Amino acid sequence: MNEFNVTTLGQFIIQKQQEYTFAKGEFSRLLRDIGIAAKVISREVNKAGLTQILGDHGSINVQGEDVKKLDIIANEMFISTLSAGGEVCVLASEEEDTILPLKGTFSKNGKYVVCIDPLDGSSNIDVNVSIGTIFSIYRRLSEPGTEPNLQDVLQSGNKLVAAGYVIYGSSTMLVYSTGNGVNGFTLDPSIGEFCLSHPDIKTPTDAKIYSVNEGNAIEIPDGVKKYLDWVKQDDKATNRPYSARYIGSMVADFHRNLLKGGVFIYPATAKSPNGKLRLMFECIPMSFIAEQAGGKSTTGSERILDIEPSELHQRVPVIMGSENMVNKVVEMINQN
Ligand code: AHM
Ligand code: MG
Repeated sequence: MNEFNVTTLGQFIIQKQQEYTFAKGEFSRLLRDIGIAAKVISREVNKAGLTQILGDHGSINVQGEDVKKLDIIANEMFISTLSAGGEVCVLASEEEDTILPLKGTFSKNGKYVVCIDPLDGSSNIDVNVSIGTIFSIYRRLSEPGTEPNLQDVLQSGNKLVAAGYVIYGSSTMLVYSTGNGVNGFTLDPSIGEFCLSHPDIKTPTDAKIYSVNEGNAIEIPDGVKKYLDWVKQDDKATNRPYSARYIGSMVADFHRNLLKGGVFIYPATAKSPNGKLRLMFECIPMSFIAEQAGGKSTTGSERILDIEPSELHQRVPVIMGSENMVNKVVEMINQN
């Protein structure tokens, strides 16, 4: 604790590093770099409403520069920060078709692989609704010094070293886990630091919020349809009817459910037969956080973290959140 009685993200990372005698600090530096990228993106997100004044994306701003879309800015921010850091050999981004071996001076020797969704829920930017960044970190499989490859990236969630997200909401928060519980940090804009605000987050085992795009109800699997009927029935003993909450920004829906308890569902639909959300960039990292907080995450038939990825942009159905609620959805899917 310092004189303000807060623990900053930087202090927390160093404290944790000291618990591992052999840690050389590279991983700590990588986490710190992600925190720096998050702060810059947070600043840009907070200026988003000013595009009318500063120039819309695609236009030229008053300084004569091209104005870029925020998701592109966020993507570039990660590429440049992680290239400069040198701990990461290859980055995979939801914004990029293929993997990006990083070109920083030390990147080829970097021990880590990072996957990011730089700005998830970006359709919500223009209407001032919360959006987020999602990240996950793996150890590289190829030899340091060689060219990293797709197999370095296509690792199952069981191999994660860390994962987390940043939510740009009424405040900016960074939530992450290294496999030893979940901690949340709120950005204090007055000192420009993420401060530990939510230590050791545990999600409720049972709750009454369900988050799903019910507009798709006609085209989702029968078991999920049945669940959506079940949640609306009146039954005091099981706290029903439940409450529907769906922002359409996965990070924000997930974050609320993590703290209050709930279940988030993005099932297979007629339009997206494998679900909409991406395994590497969205489902694995969020499932890791859910489990680390005591929750659960599955496709309905398989634990998300057990899936061996086959494609960079693979999509999967996902049911995640409070354990008993996830179990109930799965039970109804299995009845069909
Ligand atoms: P994106 O990566 O293109 O932003 O899409 C992902 C988003 C999630 O944040 C959200 O849960 C989902 O899409 C909402 O989809 P829908 O509008 O089909 O309900
Ligand atoms: Mg996304």
